[in-house]
Amino acid sequence: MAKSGKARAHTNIALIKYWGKADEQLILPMNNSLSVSLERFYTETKVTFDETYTEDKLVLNGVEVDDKESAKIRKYMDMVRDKSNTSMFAYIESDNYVPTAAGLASSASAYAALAAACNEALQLNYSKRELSKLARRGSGSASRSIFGGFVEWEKGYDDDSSYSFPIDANNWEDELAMIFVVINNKSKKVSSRAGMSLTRETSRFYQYWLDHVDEDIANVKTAIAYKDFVGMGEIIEANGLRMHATNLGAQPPFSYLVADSYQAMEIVHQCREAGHPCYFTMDAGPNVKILVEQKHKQYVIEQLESYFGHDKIIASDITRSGVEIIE
Ligand code: FM0
Repeated sequence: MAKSGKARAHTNIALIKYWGKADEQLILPMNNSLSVSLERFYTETKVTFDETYTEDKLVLNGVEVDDKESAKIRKYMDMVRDKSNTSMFAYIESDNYVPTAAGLASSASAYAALAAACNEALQLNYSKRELSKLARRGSGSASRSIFGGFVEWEKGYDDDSSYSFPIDANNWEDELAMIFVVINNKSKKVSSRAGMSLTRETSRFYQYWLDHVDEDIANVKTAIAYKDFVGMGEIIEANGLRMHATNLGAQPPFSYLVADSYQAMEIVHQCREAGHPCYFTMDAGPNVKILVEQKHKQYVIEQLESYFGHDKIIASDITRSGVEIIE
């Protein structure tokens, strides 16, 4: 008899970045990281296991996938089968709810939703912490998407000790938002997986990065406790830039940032000078993500829109809900 489960998980953006693995197989990170989960971007995934299936199949946004990504998913499903003592193959239907063509689809929400859907279908009865470990095996950042709000991923030292947990912010999340500046990527794409691996192995700046992450995490947590937006913003902006600086020290050096990324950063600086606090962060691509208080959101959106145009600017609330089982 077929067994199925369906789950929704939101994507997350790191305020303190995960950059570099201690173990590539188990996806254990070199450092702790800290994120916020986004209301507007999420993945819904239904997985059905059946004895009659002869292979795993992935249907992404209604289209059957048969490439590198489905090979990665099949490997992931082998790991799930191994952990749960089942031999059944799966039919996976996954839909990404991301504003069209923004290039913001995320492996974080995808693997968090898949892990939770497998847990439901196979009745594994995993706790949120166990789910976080299971999601981590697909993509490191997915371990954080099991939870809503502010989330820390404890790096741990083995499969069992590396998981995420929520940070209580006394509902401060409701007062915050994130604005996305969608920037065209004309340069050759370097995946986060390849980029962090090259940087960890070759960058002259990597040790400096590692030496300062723990203090950033501690200081952000203090800022969260005091709802100190400027204090948090100064740290997260510096942390993101420092991550990008490590890439410049790699051999060969590379950068995810393009001219328009710097233009967006400049507008953020101008907004601050005009008395509207907001802070940027960037990941493994040129898009700029800006953390802002709700009360200053409209002003910052208008400044960005006047340069980039209305369709390049997308705002999202911070969600306090973690992964959930849906019908
Ligand atoms: O999210 O190789 O999770 O902390 O987005 O699948 O484990 O896609 F830009 C950097 C996310 C990296 C920072 O890496 O890598 C962050 C990043 P995987 P991910």
